[in-house]
Amino acid sequence: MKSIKIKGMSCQHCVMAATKALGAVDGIKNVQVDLKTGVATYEEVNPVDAKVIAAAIKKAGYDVVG
Ligand SMILES: [Cu+2]
Repeated sequence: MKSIKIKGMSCQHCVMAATKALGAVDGIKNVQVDLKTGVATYEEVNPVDAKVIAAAIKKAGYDVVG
């Protein structure tokens, strides 16, 4: 299980959008996003470049912290 921290989410809609964006990345599955902490956990079926993940989150309107 891997995890990232997402900045900019404010409601359940954001959680859904971020979950969808992450889940759409090739190689990622079982995405769980926690609104309170901003932490998204997921599994990598194939290795995924952190830049690809950050880009997907950014495209959805949020930012990956760290
Ligand atoms: Cu929202």
